[in-house]
Amino acid sequence: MNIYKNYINGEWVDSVSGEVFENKNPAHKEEVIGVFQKSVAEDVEKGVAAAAEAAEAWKKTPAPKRGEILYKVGETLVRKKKELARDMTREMGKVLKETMGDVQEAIDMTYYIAGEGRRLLGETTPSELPDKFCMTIRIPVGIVAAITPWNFPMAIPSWKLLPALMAGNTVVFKPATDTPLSAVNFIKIFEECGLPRGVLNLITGSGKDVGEPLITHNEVKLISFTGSTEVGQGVASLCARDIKRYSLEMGGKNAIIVMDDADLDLAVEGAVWGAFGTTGQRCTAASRLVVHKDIVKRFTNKLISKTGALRLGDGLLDSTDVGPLINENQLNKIHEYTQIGIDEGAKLLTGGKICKEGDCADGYFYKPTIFTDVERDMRIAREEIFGPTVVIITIGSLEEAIDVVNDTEYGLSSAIYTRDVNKAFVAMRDIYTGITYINSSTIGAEIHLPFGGTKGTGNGHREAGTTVFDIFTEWKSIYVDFSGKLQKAQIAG
Ligand code: UN1
Repeated sequence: MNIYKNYINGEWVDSVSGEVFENKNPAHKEEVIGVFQKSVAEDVEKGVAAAAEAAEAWKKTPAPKRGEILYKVGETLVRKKKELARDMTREMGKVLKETMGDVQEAIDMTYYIAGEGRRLLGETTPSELPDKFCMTIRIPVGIVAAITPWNFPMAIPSWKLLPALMAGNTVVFKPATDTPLSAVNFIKIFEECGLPRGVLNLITGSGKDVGEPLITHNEVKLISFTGSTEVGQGVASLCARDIKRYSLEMGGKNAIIVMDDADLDLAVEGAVWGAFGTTGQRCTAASRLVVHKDIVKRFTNKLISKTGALRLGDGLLDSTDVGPLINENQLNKIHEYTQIGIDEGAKLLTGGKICKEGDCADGYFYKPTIFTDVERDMRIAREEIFGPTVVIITIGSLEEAIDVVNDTEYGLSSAIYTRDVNKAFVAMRDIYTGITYINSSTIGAEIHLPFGGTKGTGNGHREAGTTVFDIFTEWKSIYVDFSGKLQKAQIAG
């Protein structure tokens, strides 16, 4: 049995609790992948102390030098991509092609952010006074807590750890309890690439025992969180109490509009990928299909037949299209939503069942599920399900479609399939989400563009892109007066 440890101050250590938890394969629920430290507040204390001790030297390391370490991390990720992806598929289920994509997203982020070491741009601007110079620079925030979900076990940590480190912060990282192995694998690479000790610390364990003490620790200055809206609200209220910085990336109820002039085969392909890719467990997943009444029948038939062809199974097998759900709780929750949909009067077209046959016998598999006759106010049309369930809502015009898309408390991703450039531009302008795709699905954001959403999806921040540094740095305005006399802004003479 592999026993994995916490990484604190450059050493792999046991939790002071002396307890561990098991990490199991959701495709084969008896298969234990390893045991991990069930950490507690005292471990957090040690992690934060290490991060505090390392802070000064790391902050003063020139940013291009910090970048050089990150480039090495990128190269190592490239070299180990396949084995990292295999470990990830084993611990969280998504198919190998997708876990390879997850590692690739981390590679892209690593190279992108490493390059920022030679930019981290501020601005210069004229002063209103003679012989005076004005500029802005970015300064680190301090100790950052990164709290990440299980659906992108390496990509999402990369969105947080890399910019946090590049900006000169030190970090304590708490990964989801369902995916600690990918976190350990990631940290080992930083270690191998020469990141100084204490700069990045890993503590595994639950939200209650590790997350909470981390969030409320008075030396931790910023919480970067991705996960459910419910937990995010808890993070926000803990941070509000201490007036602490926090960035939240939370739920979605993303929609694809399919207009009557759309390339239907392309739209169906995009819908299947958006709804059932990653078994629907993406915050960008397409969970509402908003389809024009004139083509809804043809679209639905094509969708059912493509969905029926999806093969469920262990994500390590080439033959698998859709892997398991992450755990039993999620399986039950998704099945409950099927019942909710039926009770609300929606029509179940396909799926709606736990799958136990063949390759699915000992995992948490759920049949890709499609509902039609769905009204926008039904719970299945409003709540984030986070599984392979998609609903079809019929509309009669673009205006109605946009109104339906916007009629949600979330605002992450959206898409429209149309061949009419005018309609595409209206959608780009009027859909109120952080991301909009034209003739492509709701998933697949690239790391050099801002990522995040409006309304209940977040709290106004954007990860990735250049905007990520607005999370992980403070702005400082600097005035240099070289006149040799006291000059008073705003005051004549
Ligand atoms: C998420 O589901 O939390 O755009 C992130 C995408 C991926 C990231 C998804 N690049 O679907």
